[in-house]
Amino acid sequence: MVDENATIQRTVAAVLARSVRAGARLITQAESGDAGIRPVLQTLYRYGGHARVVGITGPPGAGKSTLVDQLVAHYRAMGQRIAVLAVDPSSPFSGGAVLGDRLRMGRHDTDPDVFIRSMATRGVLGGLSKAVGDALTVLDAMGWDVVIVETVGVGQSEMDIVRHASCIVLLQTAMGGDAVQIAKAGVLEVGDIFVVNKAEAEGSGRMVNALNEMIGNRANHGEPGKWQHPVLKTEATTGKGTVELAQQIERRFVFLSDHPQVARAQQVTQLRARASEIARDRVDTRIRRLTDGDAGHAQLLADVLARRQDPYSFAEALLRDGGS
Ligand SMILES: Nc1nc2c(ncn2[C@@H]2O[C@H](COP(=O)(O)OP(=O)(O)O)[C@@H](O)[C@H]2O)c(=O)[nH]1
Ligand SMILES: [Mg+2]
Repeated sequence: MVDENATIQRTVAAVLARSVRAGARLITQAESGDAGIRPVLQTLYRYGGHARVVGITGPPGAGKSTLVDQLVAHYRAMGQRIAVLAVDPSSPFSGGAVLGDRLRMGRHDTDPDVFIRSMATRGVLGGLSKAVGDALTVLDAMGWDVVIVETVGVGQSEMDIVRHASCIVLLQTAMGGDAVQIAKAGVLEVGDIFVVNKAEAEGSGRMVNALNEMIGNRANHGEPGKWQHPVLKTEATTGKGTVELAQQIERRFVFLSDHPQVARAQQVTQLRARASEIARDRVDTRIRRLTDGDAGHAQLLADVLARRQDPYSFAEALLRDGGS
């Protein structure tokens, strides 16, 4: 027990001292669903709350990684320390893309004030979004000024991931379908900032107009206490529009600090989702153990299978015994 505590203290101290090795190792353990890091995460959480967490999502190939690379350069020029968590199977960060992409990303490789890490999208025990939450706890405690989470925006689980961020950037292109399709996909509600990348492409202007109309910018123009969703154009390959995007991201964080009630509501929503993910993971683990023949519940399991008992009683017993 003493040894265990010493190990926990050592890991916590290393992360707080901004050891990239210790941080990266914890993120790997989070990915593998290692419950042993829980006490470390519990302590680290108390030191967090300072990083500006930005989520960037959009369809594959929209230019997210290219834009993130530009943002990293921008923040570095401003003297900010920045971490990137790429949850994207095709991300150049994870080595899944063509060589050209990897070389382009390489420009930050030797900068100690940049931390780039990809997360596996498959086989993450306890759910990907929970692992991302754990990773963010680590990165926040490490004292990065800005943390960007890049994820491919296609399904519900990606939306869960991006909701860990306080500023959500939704990336589109004129080629990625029309605005009506995007609205139908239900992603409009989650975005704080909308970006039409590959701005040089035909139809980008129309896309901007359609997005503006859809999010009702005209209707609630200038309403006090309400976030005005900006729609921007970028050309990630040349960096055009990056500064404007960074300014809007900053405006979002200023807005949140100027509107503590909005910020608090967002934090409560995030906490609810986070606690639910953690609880679900623990319950799932326990269910797996029990149904795999835990001695204490063997009889109950046999009774349910023989229909002398039912899944409701089984779940009841599970919750009564707690999820450890
Ligand atoms: N023409 C053009 N190509 C771009 C732009 N931004 C990114 N790309 C290219 O689009 C491809 C996909 O970019 P990537 O950043 O990997 O997209 P992701 O899948 O959203 O991360 C790459 O070949 C980029 O060079 C842009 O503004 N204009
Ligand atoms: Mg990418």
